[in-house]
Amino acid sequence: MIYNQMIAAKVAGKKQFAVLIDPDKFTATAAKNLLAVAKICPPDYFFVGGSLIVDGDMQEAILLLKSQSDIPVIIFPGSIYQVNKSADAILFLSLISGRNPDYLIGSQVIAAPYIKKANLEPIATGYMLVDGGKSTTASYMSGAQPIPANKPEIAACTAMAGEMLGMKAIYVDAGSGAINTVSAEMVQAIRQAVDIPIIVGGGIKDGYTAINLAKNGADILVIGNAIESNVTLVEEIYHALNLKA
Ligand code: 1GP
Repeated sequence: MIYNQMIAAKVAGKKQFAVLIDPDKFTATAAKNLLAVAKICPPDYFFVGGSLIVDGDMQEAILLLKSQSDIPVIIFPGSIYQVNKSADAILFLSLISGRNPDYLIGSQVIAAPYIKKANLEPIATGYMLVDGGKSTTASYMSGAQPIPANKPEIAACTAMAGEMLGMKAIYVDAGSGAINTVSAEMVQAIRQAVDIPIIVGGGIKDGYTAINLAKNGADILVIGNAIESNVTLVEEIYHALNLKA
């Protein structure tokens, strides 16, 4: 079970990181370069998905990753169409920072039987969008207003409610390509509020930022955009988290 790996790492005090793959941008060259680096400095997970996939192919991306590495592939779904049986697990997201019933429970009801049939491990995750300095596809598509960046108490109470509702993880996201990451102060506030693993993403561009968020309570760091433009960042993040965290 993938979730057990997350918990085991958390208990051992080992910080983890995931490379987020947007199927729209996962060209053969991008895949080749990423998999080559991942052999030497393996990320803990590959997350695959996107708020809006235009011409990418989820299935192709997942199968390629599975055929060339043992790193678990977890779906980070932007919609019900991204449920795919070839992955190892799915972040079963509920957008708890928003008030749109479709993203809180509607899509989950539609997706549940497919996930069950596919035998995919669902990881119940409270998903929180935080203002990262620019509007994001996730926020636009979901109609969810992000949590203001300077309101750690809102984030903490939202995460707390998610944990009380039985969620297994919290994903705090400043959004793909965010100008500002979620602040260390907000991560700290969430850390004090919940015991479940905290996943943090959006706008992380270097090892220093990753380690700083980890030191403030993040358990899993997610990096997408910055790795698309510079694949060697995988090495930097790997060493930052493995040596200093
Ligand atoms: C977005 O958290 C992810 O949902 C990753 O963001 O692409 O900015 O790294 P980046």
